[in-house]
Amino acid sequence: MNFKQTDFVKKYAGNPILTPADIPYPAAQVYNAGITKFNGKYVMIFRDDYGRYEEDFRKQQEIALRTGEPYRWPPNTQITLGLAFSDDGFHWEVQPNPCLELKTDEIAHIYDPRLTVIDGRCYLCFAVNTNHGVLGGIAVTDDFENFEYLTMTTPDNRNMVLFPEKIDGKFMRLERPFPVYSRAGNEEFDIWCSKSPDCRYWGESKLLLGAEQVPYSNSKIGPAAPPIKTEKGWLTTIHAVEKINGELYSWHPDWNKIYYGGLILLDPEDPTKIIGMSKKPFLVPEHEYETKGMRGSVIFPGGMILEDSGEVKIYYGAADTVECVATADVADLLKLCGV
Ligand code: BMA
Repeated sequence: MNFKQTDFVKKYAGNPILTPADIPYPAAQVYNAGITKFNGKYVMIFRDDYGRYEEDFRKQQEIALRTGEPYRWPPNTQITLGLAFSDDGFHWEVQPNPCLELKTDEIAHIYDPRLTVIDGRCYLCFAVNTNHGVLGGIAVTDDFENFEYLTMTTPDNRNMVLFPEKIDGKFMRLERPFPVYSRAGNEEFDIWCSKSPDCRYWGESKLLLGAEQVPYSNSKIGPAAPPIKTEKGWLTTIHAVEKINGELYSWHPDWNKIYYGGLILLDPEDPTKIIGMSKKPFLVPEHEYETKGMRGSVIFPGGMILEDSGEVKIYYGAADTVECVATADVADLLKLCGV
């Protein structure tokens, strides 16, 4: 499929807003950030992959070509979570040290943070790579120095996001389990939702959106940035994957997935119900900073902020390498969802 970028969504002329060159500690890729407003400041927690650089991928390619050995991914990737603050949401001050890293004999790293402020506390959802599968986790902080871990799922689950308000007195999250077995090994995964009385114990799980319902995906979908409240309902982004025949630019061979940003609108009273959906993506990879990088043609939204003016800032990781922002009028985004 050949989707065009929707023109009322403006990609910031100063993109990318964060690159490895901005980081005062080792960084090869900085992307898939969670962003929110907390105590009057914009706050970003970003994923920083380090210890493995483009040259290492090229070296492995060269060895595979020369020796006929299978291509091997370069080892030594580490991931830490960095912290940055901003007064305007566009210009960021990266803090001198990473703010969170979780590593045990069982856990390799946590990554892809998403931030939601609920009742004055900042909650962080993240993915967890372990020796026995990928989990979704949630922690809470008041100062971005001390984090209390609240919960982790069973495998395989990730891309969790929290609603900024309790729904009928309960925390609510969107999530994306990936049941390979029941999908006969196909990468077709859906968005689910669950509720919790305390953000630790989760249940009432329910399918929200099947991947097959998204016209611009032939593969998996997942929650992207945490939902925002609008006059028409809960507006939230999804990422949607289209697999193409052919190869896209990346640092490694065999990359064929385009990641788009999409939109869904959920019922204001009962957000387990979808009341609108964009029939086409609202964020399409087009610029070099989106099409070229560790994995080209990837747009991965992780933060969405509704300003009092009606402007929405949408933050997204681009090409698994840098962090970007786009803006749009909330009314146009709602119109795209068909309401
Ligand atoms: C997903 C996650 C994301 C990443 C995306 C594209 O499966 O690993 O962190 O941005 O793939 O590579």
